[in-house]
Amino acid sequence: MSIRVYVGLGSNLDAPAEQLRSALDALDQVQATRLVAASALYTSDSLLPGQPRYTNAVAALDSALAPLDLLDALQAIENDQGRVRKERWGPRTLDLDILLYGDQVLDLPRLQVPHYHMHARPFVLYPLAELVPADFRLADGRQLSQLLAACPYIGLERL
Ligand code: A4P
Ligand code: MG
Repeated sequence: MSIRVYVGLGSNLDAPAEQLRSALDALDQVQATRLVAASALYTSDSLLPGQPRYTNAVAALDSALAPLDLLDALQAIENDQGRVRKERWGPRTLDLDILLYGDQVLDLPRLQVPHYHMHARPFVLYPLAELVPADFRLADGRQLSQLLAACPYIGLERL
């Protein structure tokens, strides 16, 4: 049985738009997983000062992988695309976050879903909104339209 999964993609090093396009291809190649749709690419300033601007997008996947197996696959793609995990929150060639895994709420040591910061990040919410119906709710019951209303479209540039 496949689960609909939403993945957030981010990059701020080494040709970010190219990194995201390669990552979308790689996501479609993951075992038991299919890329269903991808948002446009968006650019915005880093939340952390002194880092290059980010490019972000959201992908919809159908996957039969269990959550931690999917996380392993995403981390393998990050590593393949040259991510060096020096410091948390450092600049990166590729960051892949599981935003939503079906209607599941997970609080595991390696994986928290819905992703803990997604509700307040315009570079996650606006691309996600391209892929879901207007009345979409997160697994924890929060309504996407309300999160968008509380998260102004400021500083985002849609490519
Ligand atoms: N982990 C827990 N839950 C999840 C999940 N739902 N999906 C664990 C993926 N991983 C999850 O991640 C650290 C650990 O989180 C993983 O080993 C996994 O077990 P990481 O990718 O190594 O670390 P990170 O990405 O540096 O941390 P984090 O918290 O994902 O960083 P953020 O908060 O995403 O910050 N500004 C703009 N404009 N756009 C951005 O994308 N990103 C950041 C990075 C800062 N500023 C940004 C952006
Ligand atoms: Mg991450």
